[in-house]
Amino acid sequence: MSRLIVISNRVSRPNKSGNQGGLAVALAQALRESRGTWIGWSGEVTDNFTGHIGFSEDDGVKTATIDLEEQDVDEYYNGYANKTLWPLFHFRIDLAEYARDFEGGYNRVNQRFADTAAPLIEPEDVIWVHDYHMIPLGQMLRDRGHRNKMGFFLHIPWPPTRLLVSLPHHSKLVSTLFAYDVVGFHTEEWLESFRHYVEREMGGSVNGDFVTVGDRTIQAVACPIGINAKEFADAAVSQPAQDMHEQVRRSLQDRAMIVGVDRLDYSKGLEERFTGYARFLKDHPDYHRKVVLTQIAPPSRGEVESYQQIRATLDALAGRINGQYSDVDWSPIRYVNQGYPRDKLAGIYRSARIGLVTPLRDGMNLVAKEYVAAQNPDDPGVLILSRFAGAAMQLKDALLINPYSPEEMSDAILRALSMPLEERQRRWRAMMDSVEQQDISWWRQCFTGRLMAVERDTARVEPEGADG
Ligand code: GDG
Repeated sequence: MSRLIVISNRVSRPNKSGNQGGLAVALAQALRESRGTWIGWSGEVTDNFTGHIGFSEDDGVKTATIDLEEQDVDEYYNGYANKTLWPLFHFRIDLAEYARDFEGGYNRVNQRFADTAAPLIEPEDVIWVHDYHMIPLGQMLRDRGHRNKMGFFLHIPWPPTRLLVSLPHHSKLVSTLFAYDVVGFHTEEWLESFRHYVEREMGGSVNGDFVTVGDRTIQAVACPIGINAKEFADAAVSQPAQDMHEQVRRSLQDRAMIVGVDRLDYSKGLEERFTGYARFLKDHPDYHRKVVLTQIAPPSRGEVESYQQIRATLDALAGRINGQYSDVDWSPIRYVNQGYPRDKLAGIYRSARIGLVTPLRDGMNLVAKEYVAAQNPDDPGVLILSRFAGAAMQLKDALLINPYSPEEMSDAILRALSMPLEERQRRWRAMMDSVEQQDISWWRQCFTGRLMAVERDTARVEPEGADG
């Protein structure tokens, strides 16, 4: 088996707390099996970049990390990645900021990652680069002479062409994807948008999975990410989960709980969720005192202004709704800005009659799948899911809604609260089958299977980089 080199912005070192996400566990397993290395940013800031690589090995997983300078973090991470690409790729050009410094910092840091990775790569290694922080990295490694099999996976949506062209130098950025052999997306929809861009903006052509620009052909595929379904279902009946379930149940006093779990991010549709829930309270006074929305939202990217704004908006909105509807012994929203260990989180999911997952745009959304996996098969809850989440392509037995419509959200909540047990079980079984079949190992295999099978290209040609 070829050695796998994973390169991503952050590296997750295995730990004993059991708090790692499914992606980290799946990649760690692949790295362990192939005796590979995971390369990325340590999360630490240094006064002057030295290129010093910190090597570690935890539980059989080797990691190699570098520290970045403050300016790198500002321009590359907070800047181009999270102020430019993240909003644009989530269809929010109103929030996207374009600054030459961001783009310069992004390229500089990617060069730093390429310099770090280059000496660690052996000719037979297979390289797997992750996400929007690292789009040009493959090209930079090719420029350093690496002819390895190289794949890239995008964890977020690919935007429609008419939005992407608002990015200065867009085709220069996209052309770097042609340095990889396989490029992966979560859904057919994101893949379609990518192909559309290539045909319209780059004069490329598509033939099945093969996409050609000039004399360079790559494979572009859809591989929807999954979760470790079995592990999550087990976590939901673990002792910490049961304790949490009991704690929640006691506090609810027979009320039905609706749960939302999201990083505090404008793409997750939290404001629209609160508004839809408020609409439900307005439409159905008979449900007052009978339901509680528990929204868990650990803050993220707090250095970016749009994240500070969404936090302030949600604080105010939750306060307003609670102020309007609360009684001395009931508040309709429990808005929690802290995170929980995964097993406790699984217990919270299991306690909830409804999982309310309403992103405005989401590459996949793993919370929807975790909610399904954590349910009690005898008495499962109902998933209400935004049709704009990648997960909606697979979880068709959720109640699919348009998150921009408070009325639809209100109707779906009512329907879920009154859904007969038999229908809940039928919908849950169908969703659980999907979550179990297309789990995290299936996803890894879906992508690396393609990548490993690629014929090594001996006549590699530079992709053309017309400026957009
Ligand atoms: C990106 C894409 C794509 C959240 N709160 C707590 C906690 N979480 C965990 C959840 C879940 C993860 O964070 C969030 O995953 P999502 O998929 O929902 O969203 P992003 O973070 O935006 O991820 C997304 C994903 O990449 C994978 O490709 O699906 O579309 O945007 O696992 O459980 N975990 C714990 N405590 C919390 O309070 N332990």
